[in-house]
Amino acid sequence: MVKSSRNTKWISLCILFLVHLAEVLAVEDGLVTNGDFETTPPTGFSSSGLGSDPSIPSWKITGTVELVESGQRQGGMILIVPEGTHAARLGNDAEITQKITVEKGSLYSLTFSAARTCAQLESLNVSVPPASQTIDLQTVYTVQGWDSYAWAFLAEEETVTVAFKNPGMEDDPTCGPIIDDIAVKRLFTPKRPKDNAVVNGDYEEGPWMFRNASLGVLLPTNLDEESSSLPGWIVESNRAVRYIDSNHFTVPGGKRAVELLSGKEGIIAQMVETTPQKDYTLTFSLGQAGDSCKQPLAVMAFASDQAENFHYTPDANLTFQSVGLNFTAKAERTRIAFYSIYYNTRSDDMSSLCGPVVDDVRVWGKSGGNRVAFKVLALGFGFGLLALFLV
Ligand SMILES: *[C@@H]1O[C@H](CO)[C@@H](O)[C@H](O)[C@H]1NC(C)=O
Ligand SMILES: *[C@@H]1O[C@H](CO)[C@@H](O)[C@H](O)[C@H]1NC(C)=O
Ligand SMILES: *[C@@H]1O[C@H](CO)[C@@H](O)[C@H](O)[C@H]1NC(C)=O
Ligand SMILES: *[C@@H]1O[C@H](CO)[C@@H](O)[C@H](O)[C@H]1NC(C)=O
Ligand SMILES: [Ca+2]
Ligand SMILES: [Ca+2]
Repeated sequence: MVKSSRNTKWISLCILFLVHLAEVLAVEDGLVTNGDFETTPPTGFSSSGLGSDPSIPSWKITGTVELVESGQRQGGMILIVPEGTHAARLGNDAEITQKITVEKGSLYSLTFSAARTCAQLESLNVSVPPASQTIDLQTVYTVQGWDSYAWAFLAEEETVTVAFKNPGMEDDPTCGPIIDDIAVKRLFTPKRPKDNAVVNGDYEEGPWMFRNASLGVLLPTNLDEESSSLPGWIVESNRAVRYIDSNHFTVPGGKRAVELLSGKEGIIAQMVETTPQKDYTLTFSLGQAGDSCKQPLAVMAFASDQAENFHYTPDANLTFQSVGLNFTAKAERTRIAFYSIYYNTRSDDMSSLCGPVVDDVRVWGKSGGNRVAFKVLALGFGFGLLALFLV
């Protein structure tokens, strides 16, 4: 008996050690190795691409991959480098890959910046086999000419290969998307609060954002809530919504929120657990991002069979307001969703897309609310007794 328990102890110690080791080995949140393409290749940077011996430190390349430099011109056009002085351009069918060590079974999100060059219809296939998604680069959301995107994957192995591929076939082989600033973050799914049926309703858990990147991160279409860069939420529409941070935007609560772009083409939704026939209230903060977005701002909010529009009516000192609607659940899962009613652009550059901000989304049942109130009351009563006792 004693011996076997000692063995068990040893085994659990070993497991602990292994788990710890895996944690130590797993990639840290942030830029992947040479994810900004600023590490000098062995043959040096060359203004005419990579020359005869193309190599990019820490990346494996297939096809025509070129390191481009900021200010570099091509056919009268200045190439866009999202960050620093270098970025990678993927020619026809070209691919760059990097192996990273992750924690098997965990959800990760990749953040990367991309710009298109000559062709309108450029796209980028980002994959961690067997998962992949093609990101359409046709819509440029900001006047800078590039955007940051997030894409999530479930780690099925301890070592995975992150791949970016240009699936296009242009006549000009030097066309093709430019990518830069590739980062990774391990996501966790926040617990559903007791008094709120919405998971991650405050949007505080989401993809990696660079402290000094001021454009936010686009969340493209993703219908699978199991592998969402914004845990709990899906992006139902063809167009993206923008994940924003309080370092660069006005955010109603905490450090993160979502800015709705492209009108009806940018829909964020969640299926929340409900009890059929029960009455619920949905509330959320509706605000502006502080990015000179041209008014009016308004959202359409959905909950079950209810839909209501809310116009942002700024109060002198507030950058957001609290709004809500009541609904009766029809099923055990109820869809809540938001989109922007207008297509807004910034008033300073007239072309960057912007829109209303949504944050602190809450859904609670009428009796659930009472229960919370009761608890608060009971707690108050308890303290009252304690006070009496102390006196
Ligand atoms: C952001 O910060 C990192 C590290 O602090 C730096 O390497 C990078 O050049 C900065 N990017 C921009 C766009 O300022
Ligand atoms: C994207 O790349 C992955 C992995 O290489 C591949 O399985 C998938 O079919 C590609 N998707 C498209 C649309 O090209
Ligand atoms: C707004 O804030 C200013 C100064 O903080 C204050 O004087 C004013 O009364 C506030 N206005 C409203 C409508 O709360
Ligand atoms: C929702 O119902 C509550 C009563 O349960 C009521 O006080 C509130 O005004 C209603 N809200 C809306 C937007 O109808
Ligand atoms: Ca760079
Ligand atoms: Ca928030």
